Amino acid sequence: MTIRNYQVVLIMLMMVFQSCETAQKADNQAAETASTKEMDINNPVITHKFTADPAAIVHNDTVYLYTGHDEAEIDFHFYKMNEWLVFSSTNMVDWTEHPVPLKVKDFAWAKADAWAAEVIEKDGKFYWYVTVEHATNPGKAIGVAVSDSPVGPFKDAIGAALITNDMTKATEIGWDDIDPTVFIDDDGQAYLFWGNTVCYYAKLKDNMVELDGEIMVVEGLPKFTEAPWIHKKDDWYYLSYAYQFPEKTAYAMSKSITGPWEFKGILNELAGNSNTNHQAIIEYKDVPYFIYHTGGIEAPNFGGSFRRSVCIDRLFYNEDGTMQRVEMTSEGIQK
Ligand code: FUB
Repeated sequence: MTIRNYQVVLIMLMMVFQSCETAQKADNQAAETASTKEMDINNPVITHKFTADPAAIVHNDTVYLYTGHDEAEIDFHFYKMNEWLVFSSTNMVDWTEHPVPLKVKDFAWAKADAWAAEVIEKDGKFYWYVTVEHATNPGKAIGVAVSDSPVGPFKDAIGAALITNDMTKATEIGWDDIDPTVFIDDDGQAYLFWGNTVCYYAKLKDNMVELDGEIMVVEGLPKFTEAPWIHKKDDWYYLSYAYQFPEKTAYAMSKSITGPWEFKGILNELAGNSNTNHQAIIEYKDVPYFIYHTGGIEAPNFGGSFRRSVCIDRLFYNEDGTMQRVEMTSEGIQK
C-alpha cells in the first residue's frame, strides 16, 4: 500500500469513529430526555406561596393539607406568619387552594405568629389546634378553632387559649407551648401532644376544647426540639419529632400512647436550605406519605429558613414496624 492509500484509510477510519461518537452522544441525549420526561418535578407541591409546618388529614377520600404561610421578604430573617392555609387533593399531586381559612386575628387574645398547627375531625366537626403568641400572657400559647367543614371557615372554639406558658413548668423558656399534634385513640380518647425542648401531652375531654387531667412530660425522646407528630399503624404508636438544631426528623415507637417510647433513630435528614424540619405522616388509599418542608424552592423564588415550601415523598415501613429513612426527592409523588 502506498503512503497515499494509508492516508485515505486513516481518514475513513476517523470519519467512521466520529460518526459513531456522534450517534452515541445523540443516544445519550435521547435517553436523558426520556428519563427527565418520564418523571415530573413535583416537589415542592405548592410553588406560588411559601408554605411551612404541614399537617394533613384524609376525609371523604380527599386529602386536606394544612400549612402555615411564610410571608417573610427575602431580607427579613425571622418568621413572618399571620395566617394558615388549606389545600385539597385526590391524587397527592394536583392541589386546590381554598380561601384562607384561619388567621391569627381570628383569636382575639392572640397577637402574632401563626406557627405550626394540626387539624382533626371528630363527630363531623373539624378542630384546628394552633400555635400563636399570646397578647397578654407572655409566651407562646395553643388555641383551638372549629368548623363544620375541613376547608373552613374556622372560628375560635373557646374565646381563650387552651394552653398558656404559665401552665407548663418543665422549662423556663417562653416558647415551649408550640406545635400541637392531636390524636384520637381507638377507644375514642383524644390526646394533645406539643412542645419545644420538652414534649408535653394531655388528654382532651370529649368536647375537644378542654384538657382532661394533668399535663405530662414525654420521656425517652433524645434531642427533642419540637414538631411532634403522632400516628398509629397496626398496633404501633409512632411519635416523630424535630431532632437537634438545625433539625432532622427522628422518631420513637410504643405499644401505648402514653409510652414508654423507644427511640428508633433518624427518619429524615436535614431539610435542604431550612434549619427547621416539620413532618406530617398520613396514609392515603393505602399508601404511606411523608410530608415535610424545605427551603429549597428554586430561583427566582429564593427559599430559605423563613421562606419554606411543603414537599411530599413516599414513606416505607419495615416488616417489624420500623420506618425506613425518607428519601427526599425533587420528583416527589408521580401521577
Ligand atoms: O414555623 C414556625 C416554627 O418553625 C414551627 O412552629 C416549628 O415547628 C418550626 O417549623
